[in-house]
Amino acid sequence: PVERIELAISGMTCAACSARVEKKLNALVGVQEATVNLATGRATVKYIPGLTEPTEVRKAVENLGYGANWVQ
Ligand code: 9UX
Repeated sequence: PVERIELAISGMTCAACSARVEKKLNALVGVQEATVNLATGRATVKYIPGLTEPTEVRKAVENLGYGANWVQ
């Protein structure tokens, strides 16, 4: 079954930022669908456990230079 996580992303100031993060997340192995909302700063990521995990998703965002925190 697919799992879903939400991240609060900081440092995104323009639409190119959110598009960049969204593209990166969708390119991760195991991610089924990722959407990033610039206005709310939230990313919703559906992923397949075993192929990737929340820590990897968060790291991918941080590696782009943005902040990422868990949202529940
Ligand atoms: Mo525009 Mo977003 O230069 O970093 S891509 S602010």
